[in-house]
Amino acid sequence: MSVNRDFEHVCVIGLGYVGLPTAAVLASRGIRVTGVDVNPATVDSINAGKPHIIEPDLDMVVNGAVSQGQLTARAEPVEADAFIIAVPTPFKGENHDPDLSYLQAATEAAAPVLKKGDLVVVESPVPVGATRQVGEWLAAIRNDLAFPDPDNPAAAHDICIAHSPERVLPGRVLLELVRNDRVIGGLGDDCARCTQALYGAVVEGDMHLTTASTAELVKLSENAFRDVNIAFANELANVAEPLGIDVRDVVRLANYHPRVNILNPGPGVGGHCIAVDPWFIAASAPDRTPLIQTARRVNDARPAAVADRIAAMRNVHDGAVIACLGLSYKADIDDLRESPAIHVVEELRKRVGNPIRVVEPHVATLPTSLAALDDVELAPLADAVAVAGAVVLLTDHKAFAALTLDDLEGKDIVDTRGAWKS
Ligand code: SAJ
Repeated sequence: MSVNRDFEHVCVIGLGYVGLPTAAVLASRGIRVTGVDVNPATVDSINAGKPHIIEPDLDMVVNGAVSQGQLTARAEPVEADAFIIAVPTPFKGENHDPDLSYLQAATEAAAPVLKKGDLVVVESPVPVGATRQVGEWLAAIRNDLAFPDPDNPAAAHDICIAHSPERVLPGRVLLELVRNDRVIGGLGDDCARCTQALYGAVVEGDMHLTTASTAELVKLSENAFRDVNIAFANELANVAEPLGIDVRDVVRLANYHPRVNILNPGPGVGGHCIAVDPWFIAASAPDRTPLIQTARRVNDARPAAVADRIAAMRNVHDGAVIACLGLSYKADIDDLRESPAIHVVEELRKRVGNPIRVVEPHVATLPTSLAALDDVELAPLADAVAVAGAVVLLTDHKAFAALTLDDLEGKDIVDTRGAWKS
């Protein structure tokens, strides 16, 4: 298949935290982009030039691309030169098994409009072998087209398929989409080069070509590496706190060692990436991943350890109102997925009956699991702190920086982020 080709029209399937910025940046570089999402509200807000997610500068880029007619959103895929699939790949059940149902639905939605010469790229993080699976799903629907065979990469095929996982950090997505190096794994030899030609319109970082299965494991390894290191920091916190030692002093001083770089302890690990992807490695090798699985459990157990600490505080013991600041999984974003802050409040309610006032500037209503709890209410910062006998910082949003230690005079303080450290 010819790899030196222009991609005049690209379909991006899944307009979430990765898909929408990817669609907007491609459109801003002159490629006509059709964004596809199953949520009609998302489609409508994007066609109105208003992104439905909070990310720096995204509103400007989306608005610009839509008003120039370079970006339109719709509910189904249409014919295009390339299809980028950026749908959620969560886990399911107690065993954290990969849930590929969104990926399969997106693949099957694209199948009818595929034509010879097209490219299909899986951006979503996936377990090893899922990109091959996408090829099999497509071949089952379109037996009139030849698909790449990873066991015989040189075999002729009409469609290119590759995995090119995003690596962007929420809060810096538009910048990192362009600047980060990119790993591209093809099912067939030319599939990676074909994908490199597409991303060449956007990516200024280096592009590293490999096989699809290698690229799949690279992505998962990046996030598992971070998860294991955060687990080490959280385990240090679990050791230091009962000993009355400030774990942040331990981390700061240890990091002066030339070969030590301990990450920040916190209330746990959230988001749809680091709290999920390690399980995909474990799913491929359940008996060979004790460290990766243990790190997951250490980080998943952190909210309960934080709740124990809060419940043991004097004012809390006396029935004081508890103000919990932040629900997003990290600072200055509106993403609550797998957020440890939510789990801390849930664990707290299991331990104490005190009134809990939650402050989260990025949401208008409490997530369902908290709304169902007794005497847990969303409140403005000043009101919550004024009535509270205990103040717990769970997410270090800039909006909370206005609080001074004077405001917190006489209150129990639990700062899980080290933002108030003097
Ligand atoms: N966290 C800590 N201590 C730290 C760093 C993070 O407790 O020192 C917590 C955060 O508060 C948050 C969670 O870990 O709850 C994850 O936050 P993050 O900022 O580390 O990462 P994400 O999930 O927002 O983005 C990650 C990034 N992966 C890596 O840095 C290896 C990003 O580059 C990926 O593209 C993204 O996952 C993804 O989509 O996979």
